Amino acid sequence: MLIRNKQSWEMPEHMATPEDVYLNRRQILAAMGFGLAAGMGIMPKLAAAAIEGFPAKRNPSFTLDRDLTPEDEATSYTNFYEFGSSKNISRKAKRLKPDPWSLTIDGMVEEKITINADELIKKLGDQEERLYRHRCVEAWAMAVPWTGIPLEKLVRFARPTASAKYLRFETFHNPDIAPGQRQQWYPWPYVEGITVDEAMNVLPMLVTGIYGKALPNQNGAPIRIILPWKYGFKSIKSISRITFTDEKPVSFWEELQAKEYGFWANVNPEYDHPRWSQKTERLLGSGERVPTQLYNGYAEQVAGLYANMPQDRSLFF
Ligand SMILES: Nc1nc2c(c(=O)[nH]1)N[C@H]1C(S)=C(S)[C@@H](COP(=O)(O)O)O[C@H]1N2
Ligand SMILES: [Mo]
Repeated sequence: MLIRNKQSWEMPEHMATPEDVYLNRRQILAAMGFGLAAGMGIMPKLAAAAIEGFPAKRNPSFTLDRDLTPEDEATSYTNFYEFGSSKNISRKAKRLKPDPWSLTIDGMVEEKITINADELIKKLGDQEERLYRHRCVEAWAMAVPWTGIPLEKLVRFARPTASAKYLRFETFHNPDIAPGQRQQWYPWPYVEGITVDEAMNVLPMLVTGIYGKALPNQNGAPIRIILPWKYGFKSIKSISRITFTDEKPVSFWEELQAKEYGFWANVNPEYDHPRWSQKTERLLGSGERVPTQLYNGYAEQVAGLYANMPQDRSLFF
């Protein structure tokens, strides 16, 4: 996303901390005490095992009003700031190692869990495929087949306590493989959040694949969230931690520019972004401009979540 005015958090390139002041990986691990643990052979070894279940059976309840975006468009025009601010980051994203992948579920849960992504998916049940529209806040859009598990199943698996109100998602943090994370004026790691009520809705998916195959790195391998009624930045990629909490999470983009990227961020053509209109969107592939729909066309499934809230601009930022 483009940010027009230089803000206090925005440092010019030349002021960025030079790479040589960064601790190297061994120093960080040593500082954390892991160096010793690894040396003594008490670090658990993660075993590589690919996530299974591709292609998954399509769930016919989710239909589209438009053609699917060509696969090569949806997998080459991607937002993944960890690898740079351009859309063309797939080559850089090859450095990400999605297998084995450890994910921690913690916070207000009966029991903290750290589990490999493939094992987690196995425990959550059969994967399914759904065709969803996706709407970036920058006003481009696509329609793709995602493979995954309803997020609701993860919530049940996690056993949150009664006080948990929100899910806070965190992306991996490793500047050694993700050059964007060396740009210190960004509040890494990428964080997103939704309410537990939203997570229990029928739409959110814990996604592992696209077009019937495992996610390519640039689309958020090995595991991400998809929230098709919200602006795309909420659909966080390459998740390494999910925390249940009673505090409203502050997302990566909200921390950078709260006036432009808020917590709810539900799609609505009536509320413009401060710097551009949200009335229409450009389809990846054809380049066609089509009208944007309230809740990205998913009002039937999600409008009820917000029925008791002020129906104003704050719901749509
Ligand atoms: N970790 C992380 N997740 C992210 C982003 C990102 O930069 N980093 N970009 C977001 C934005 S702005 C969009 S539009 C979608 C894009 O998903 P896609 O590249 O698979 O289309 O991912 C979202 N998830
Ligand atoms: Mo986006």
